[in-house]
Amino acid sequence: MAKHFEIHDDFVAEQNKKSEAWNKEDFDHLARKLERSNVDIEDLVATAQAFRVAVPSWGVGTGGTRFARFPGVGEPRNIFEKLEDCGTIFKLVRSTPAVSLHIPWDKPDSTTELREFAADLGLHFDAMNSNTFQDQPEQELSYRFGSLTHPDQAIRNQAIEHNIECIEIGRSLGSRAHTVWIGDGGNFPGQQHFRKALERYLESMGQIYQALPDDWRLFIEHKFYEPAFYSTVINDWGVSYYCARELGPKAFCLVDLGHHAPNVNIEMIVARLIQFGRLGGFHFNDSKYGDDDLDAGSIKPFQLFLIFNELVDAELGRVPGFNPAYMLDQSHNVTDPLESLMMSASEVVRAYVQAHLVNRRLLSEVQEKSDPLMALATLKQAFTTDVTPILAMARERSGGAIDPIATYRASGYRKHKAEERPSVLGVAVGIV
Ligand code: RM4
Ligand code: MN
Ligand code: MN
Repeated sequence: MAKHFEIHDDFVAEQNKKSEAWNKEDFDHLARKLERSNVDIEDLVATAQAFRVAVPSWGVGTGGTRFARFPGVGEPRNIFEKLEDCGTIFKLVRSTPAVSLHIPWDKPDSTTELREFAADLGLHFDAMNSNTFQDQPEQELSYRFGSLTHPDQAIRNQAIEHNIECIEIGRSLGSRAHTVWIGDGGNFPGQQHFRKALERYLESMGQIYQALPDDWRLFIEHKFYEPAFYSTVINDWGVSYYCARELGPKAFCLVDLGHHAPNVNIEMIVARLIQFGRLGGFHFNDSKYGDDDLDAGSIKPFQLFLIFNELVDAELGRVPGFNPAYMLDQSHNVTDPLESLMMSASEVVRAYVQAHLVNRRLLSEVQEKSDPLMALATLKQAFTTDVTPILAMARERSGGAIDPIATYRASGYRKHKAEERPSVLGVAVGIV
């Protein structure tokens, strides 16, 4: 393979020089400010440096809507190029060393080759994802009317086998979790027998569960609509929780922020799943209407913070078994996907660090005293603290970029990739 363009460490260091002094000044100022509340800024830098959020392989390509897709230039054409892009994101932001694969979009010819290629970029593999929401060219039976819950046992079997294959691929890649999101549902009242469909889901998932290695987790991802517009089989967290319990201790619920009706109190769902010991995974994004797959923190940053407030509360409280796998899951239709993913990763770390700033002792006191105003004020105190210098310092100290997007743009990465990767027709990148 010809040598591909990459952003080198010395280029990052050179770019960092441009903003180092300013960032240090802001950082020192923030350090003094935080000192007044007995917060050591160094603890927060370490907190930011330790945070990890995985990147979806399908997020590095331009996504589309059901109306159109406007491809960008230099899009990755195969899983190796996708990993190259993920490696670039990781190099600049440092918090994204894991990649989540979608099968068959990313099905490798050789798992050994793929694993080594990833390792060379410092990457490893997060949860595997199955795809039974569309048909593949060589596929025997169609998922048009469902997959794991289809009335026809032969179609269910095909979908079960596909999921088992995903686990096998993941096994040889070093993954430790499998995420199942199905598009099964109905577009017409009466189309589906609700109870029968859920029974079939449990039966199919039971077989997939059997194939799961002992040290793996199975994530159930719910979604209240789309592609089915009247009903979905795994429509909300309650159904997801019920199924996880029915399946066994290795089954957990995955919360995708875009998969709830508008105005639903997602932070409360998160708290419930934590309390019930079944919060397994997270897909971050933002939305205005429903599964818009917009960039994390772009529309409702306060909600993102409130979600992290619950997550951090569980982390600091050492809730037994609490170990959610964090991931971004969004579709980038009008931006450079790498820029969106870098910004989103930073926004997620921002919310995480801000949640660490919550004065939990005070919050608990005012809760006990039933003082709602002070409770909100305590949260707002953390949320309104601009932790940007902490995030930048964490990245710099981990070898990343103070300003990832400026560094990325200055490197000319996209232009180089446009030359290296002339577009080809029919390549499955992005969510269409
Ligand atoms: C779904 C869901 C899944 C993702 C697909 C591509 O809406 O969010 O996690 O795998 O999109
Ligand atoms: Mn998702
Ligand atoms: Mn989604």
